Amino acid sequence: MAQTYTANDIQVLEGLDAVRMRPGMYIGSTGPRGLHHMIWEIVDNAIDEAANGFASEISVTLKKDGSCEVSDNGRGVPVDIHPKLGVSAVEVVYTQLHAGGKFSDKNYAYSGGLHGVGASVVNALSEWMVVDVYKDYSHYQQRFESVPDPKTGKIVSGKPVAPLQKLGNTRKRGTVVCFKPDARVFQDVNFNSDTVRRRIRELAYLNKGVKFVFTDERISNPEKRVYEYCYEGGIADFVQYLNADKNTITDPIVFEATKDGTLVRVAIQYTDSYTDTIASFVNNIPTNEGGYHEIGFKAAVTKAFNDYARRQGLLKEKDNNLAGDDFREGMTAIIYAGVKNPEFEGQTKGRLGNTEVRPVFEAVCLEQLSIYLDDLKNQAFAQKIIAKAITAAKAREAARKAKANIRAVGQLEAAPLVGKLSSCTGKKPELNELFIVEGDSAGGSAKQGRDRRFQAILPLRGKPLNVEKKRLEQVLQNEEFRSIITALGTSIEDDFDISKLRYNKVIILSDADQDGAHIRAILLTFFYRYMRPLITEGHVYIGMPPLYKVAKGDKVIYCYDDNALPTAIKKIGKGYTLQRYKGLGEMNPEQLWETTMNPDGRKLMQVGIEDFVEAERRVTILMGDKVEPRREYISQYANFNKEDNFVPVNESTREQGTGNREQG
Ligand code: TSJ
Repeated sequence: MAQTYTANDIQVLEGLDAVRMRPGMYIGSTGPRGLHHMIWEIVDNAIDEAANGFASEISVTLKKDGSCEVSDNGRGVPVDIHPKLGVSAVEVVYTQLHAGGKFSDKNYAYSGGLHGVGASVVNALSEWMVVDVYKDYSHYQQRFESVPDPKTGKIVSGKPVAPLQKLGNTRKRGTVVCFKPDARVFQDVNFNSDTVRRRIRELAYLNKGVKFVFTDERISNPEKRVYEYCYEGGIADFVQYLNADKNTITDPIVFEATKDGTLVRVAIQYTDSYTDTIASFVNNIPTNEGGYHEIGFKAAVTKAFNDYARRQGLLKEKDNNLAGDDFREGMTAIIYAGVKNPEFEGQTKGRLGNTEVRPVFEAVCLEQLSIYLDDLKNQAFAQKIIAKAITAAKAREAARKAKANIRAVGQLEAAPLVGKLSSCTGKKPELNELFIVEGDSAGGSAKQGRDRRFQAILPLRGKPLNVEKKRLEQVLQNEEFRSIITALGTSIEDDFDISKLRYNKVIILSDADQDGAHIRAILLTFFYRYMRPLITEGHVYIGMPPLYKVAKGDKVIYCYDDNALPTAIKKIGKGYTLQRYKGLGEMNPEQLWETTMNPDGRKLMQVGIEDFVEAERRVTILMGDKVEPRREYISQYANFNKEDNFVPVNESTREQGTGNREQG
């Protein structure tokens, strides 16, 4: 028996060491995403137990020592001895790669997991991990550690300190897992409280009736330490949460069905806004890039509403059908697919690639929407939706004309010069950068300071139009946006074509004040609404001009935030001069180049969408028309623009313009 244990043990440990050799293969990255993925791998197991009806409560606790504890009140991981390996099932779960399947419930159809790995991977990448199982009136425990091998000094990953032990008797039921991510693996082992809390809230919406408790013991304020999320309405509650700061014009339309082994869940609620928000998920995982569930859903919406409009005589025989976009104006929807063997595709693995899901979604949604629309008690809502779509169609026609105009203009100029744009001489889009600069005077400095070989400048005059409150055709009438669209070359919305992008980096350069923040927010909203891939594919950046210049003799230090100032002053010593920059316009071309535009040394923030739902809410709150929530929000998160939606980037490599730039 002991022999068998040792033999298997060695084999098992080799498996986990492979994880440590290539963490990215198992958890995506060793950055913040990978770190947080560790939590979700463990939470997934607890959600499975709840989805099968054996657990009703899941807790996630971030501990002061940097560990994370996940627990459920389910049946407890099986503890019986594995017949072949001769060790407990618990130990197999933690030390065998891909062990999950062997013990998983056959009834459990919708296994998610971006990487399809589980507890053993988390164990392999943890400094230590402890599992407690409360089952059959017994309390069991096992501890695992990643420690250096005394002979070779090489780290052995996730090694059991001892076999599973029974510690005592209990009446509790459940599984508790606590792990500490290994600082030798991850760049940064600090869990982000908001990231974890928001995802737990999302999981609570997606798993109705399950109580989730999030605790961050690192937070000293007791009021901000514990959050409980439990939604009896599930995605119906979710859609109302997304619309909390909008004016709704219908109640939620909610349905659920299973067809050909695929689970379909949908919640739709209309608002008076001009944009649509579709948040889609597959097996609890957000699919920000859409996929076949969304495609099927959209087709069904278009058909169901057009058919209804004809039945009702709201569309006459001579009228064309309305377009899908028209029916989606003002729509907020949650689309949930339960898929047996999901395949995730796309840049960020955020698109469902299973083609068989499309006809299922189309059929289920068409049937359910038709039932809804024909129900007498829903007529008031149905009529409002059709009326809004008809108005949207008229606006769309006007926008089409405006777009055609822009295209005509683009062709006429077909050339380096688009209005106020100072283009660059280089012809390789992958090397080129476009600076969108607030104000003519800063634009002038940027134009003189730049390296004209690869940097183009587009100055913006005054505040651009707030796109959140306008329909497309009004946006297209706006000169500032027209020049941005023409300069980028990609067109917008469904016509958007990233292969036509003329600049690899689109850099927003605005003052570090309220107005600057507003302009930046408007531009980001525009990209978010009309050119989203520009953001998701990482082309949008925020330039960071310095706030201070500390100088003595020929020594100069620029400070990019308030915290850096005292350090700089200390470093440069007594007798320094301090200049505070109030705006870009105060810098001469040379300074602007040196501090903000020169790829050697400048600071850029790459704009990304870390959390689609959160991004959507921020955009509506900041840019929408309900004033109160905005006031509250701004006072709560005064520095929205520097928050975690923006990721600082390092530009260690520089392809062009080193040293001697070509100016003007
Ligand atoms: F795997 C894990 F360690 F990551 C983990 C598993 C972490 C957490 C927080 C919970 C769980 C977990 C596993 N909770 N509940 C279960 N259930 C089972 O593993 C289980 C129990 C009983 C039976 C059975 O057929 O009797 C089957 C299973 C899969």
